[in-house]
Amino acid sequence: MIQICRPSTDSGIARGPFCKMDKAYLAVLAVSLILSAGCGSDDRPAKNSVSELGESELGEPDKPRVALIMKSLANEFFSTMAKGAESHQSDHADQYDLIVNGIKDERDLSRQASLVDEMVSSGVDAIVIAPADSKALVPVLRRAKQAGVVVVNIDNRLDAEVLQQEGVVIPFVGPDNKAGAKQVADFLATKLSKGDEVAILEGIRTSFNGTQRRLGFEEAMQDSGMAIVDSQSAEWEMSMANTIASSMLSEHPEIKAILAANDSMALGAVAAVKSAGRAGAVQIVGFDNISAVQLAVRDGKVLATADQHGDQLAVFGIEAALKMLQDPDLEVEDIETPVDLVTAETLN
Ligand code: ALL
Repeated sequence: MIQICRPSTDSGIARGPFCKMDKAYLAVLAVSLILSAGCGSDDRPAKNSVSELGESELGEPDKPRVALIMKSLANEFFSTMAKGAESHQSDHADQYDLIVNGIKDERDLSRQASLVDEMVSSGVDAIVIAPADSKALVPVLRRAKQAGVVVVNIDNRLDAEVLQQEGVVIPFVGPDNKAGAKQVADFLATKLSKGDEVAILEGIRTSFNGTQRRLGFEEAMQDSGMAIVDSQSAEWEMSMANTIASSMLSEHPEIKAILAANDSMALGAVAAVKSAGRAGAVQIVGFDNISAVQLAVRDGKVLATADQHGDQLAVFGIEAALKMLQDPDLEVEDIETPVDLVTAETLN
């Protein structure tokens, strides 16, 4: 069974595109869809392992319930992640039930923390989370673990120091973001000339993956002798990236490339370059490989991006969580997932 939780407050899951997605799920999956307040109506206590699970009242063996908690489902990266997780669940429907959650606003950390609390009190067995912030979510995840819930961190790594301070160990499943960004920027360097001016659009600065991507971009640009003339956070968002890229272009008219830490921001930069009348003269790279950027790569508007296989990311995390549920003594190591360079050539 797949449940899609819609939190009761307006600060919860995005209304627009997500409402359409709900309908699609109804039609395609014909699953029982829970659209009421949160998913916190079931007060089952958290369980520690699959072996502790008993028989349901219907005589069928209870299955573990896994909650996937993501960031903004308005970002195609996360809707792809959700679809990948749902298809894995329907292929393994005898093994676990899935509850899919997201937040509306990338920066709404308190809403994401409340989702963790709601999932714990609804009695889920495991939480697989892409945290919106690497530090702020650690205390609520520690509490989840203390309540007996298995926790797996995907996509954006939790801060090692804060985890240590909180005395909690949570495995991380995700790519090497620095290496992925470096791959993209190394490819960009082959299209530039030494000394060219470039600018960086960073993700949210308190996200480990955003910082790692910036470092990967910087390393590649420095190694190839480019001049980084500006670097600002556009908080993963297209419209903010558009505004910031426009001002970068007017302040530094010689810019030859913009390196965006995700594809949404790369698309914002594409529009900024176009309105500055510099289309074709400024190379743009991104990260995520969302469908709009694949089109832009084919059209030559974006030079390259990185595919971090969003559809598989949560699946790897879910599989790790299921193993941990089966064997509570299992010490799950971090799992590095693939990240690949995408260019016009690789798309053909
Ligand atoms: C990160 C992801 C994506 C995404 C971004 C926006 O954690 O890895 O690159 O675009 O979140 O929330």
